[in-house]
Amino acid sequence: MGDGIANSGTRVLRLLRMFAAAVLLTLVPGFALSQSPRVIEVLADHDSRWRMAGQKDPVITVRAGEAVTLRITAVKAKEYNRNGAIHGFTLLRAKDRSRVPGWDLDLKPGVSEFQMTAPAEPGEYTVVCTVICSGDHEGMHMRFVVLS
Ligand SMILES: [Cu+2]
Repeated sequence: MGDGIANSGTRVLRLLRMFAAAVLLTLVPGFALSQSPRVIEVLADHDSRWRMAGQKDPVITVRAGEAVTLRITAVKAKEYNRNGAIHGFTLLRAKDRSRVPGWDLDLKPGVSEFQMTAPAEPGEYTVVCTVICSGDHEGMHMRFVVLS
């Protein structure tokens, strides 16, 4: 009788342990997924314009220090650089137009992905194209906002 209760207790423990393992196996991949960087899709277009789906006047918004994947599709305008870059993606601080280290990307034709870390300092930034891609090159810029 006493043995019977002890055995059923062990059985319950074993079931609990299996249940806990099943829950962990279910949660861990979801946790890993939620940790992967947010993807920001940008088009560097043939008419020397930055474009983002669903935005008339595109703005990139990130959190300070956020890890993001920049997925940029580049389409050739008129001119390109000797190194094959057809556009460039360079981040400037809006207040003094100084460059943000590590944010100076050469864009080759097609889709490129860049693993980036957002600036630590919240505020207004500007993305400019650093390749003289056409006569409208000077107009190829967009807002970039870093939230605290
Ligand atoms: Cu350009």
